[in-house]
Amino acid sequence: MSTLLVTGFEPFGGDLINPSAEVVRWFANNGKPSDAATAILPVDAVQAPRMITDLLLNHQPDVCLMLGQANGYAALSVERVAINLCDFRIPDNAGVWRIDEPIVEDGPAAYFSTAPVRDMVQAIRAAGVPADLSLSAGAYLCNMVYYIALHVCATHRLSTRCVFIHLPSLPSQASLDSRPRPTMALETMYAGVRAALQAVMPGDKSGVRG
Ligand code: PCA
Repeated sequence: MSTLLVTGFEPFGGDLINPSAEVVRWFANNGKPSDAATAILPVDAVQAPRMITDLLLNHQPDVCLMLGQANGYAALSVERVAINLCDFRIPDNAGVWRIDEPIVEDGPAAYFSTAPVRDMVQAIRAAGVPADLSLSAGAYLCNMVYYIALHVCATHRLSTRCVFIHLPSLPSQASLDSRPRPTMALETMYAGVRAALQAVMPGDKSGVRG
């Protein structure tokens, strides 16, 4: 059984890379403890919920940290809430466009994170990385996967601490913009994610190395 599951997303919305996938790859190649699992999720409203469900039920991790990209953000944003709503601004990578639809018919309106989100924000800041506590993960794929993860844990009585962190764009993504968006270097994001993991797995049981 894994103690830790870390996920990111493939690129979407015209971008060629997704910082969340880059952080997950870095984590997998450098600091990952042997009993941790990683996955890159598709930006696909049918496949991504299936994948996160299978990952959670198969690994039953102590902690599930999900990462995604948020264009325009200047800080790591630790998401406090997942809402039962799909309201896509753009279609997913398979062309599916969901507007004003629940994620889970008759599911609760929202779930709170089951991780110590405020401690995580403080830990990220203490590592010298900008961080915010955020009240909305939006209504696209990140919120959807976050909601499904919390719903699976609630309905299967898993004690997994689930949390979602949105990451800014990478400088290489903004270099193509006519009006550049805020960015953060991959090393800085990774330092923040590492600090967040250490906060959610106290006593450094995360085994996450620098
Ligand atoms: N960000 C999108 C989906 C995938 C990602 O990395 C979001 O914020 O919903």
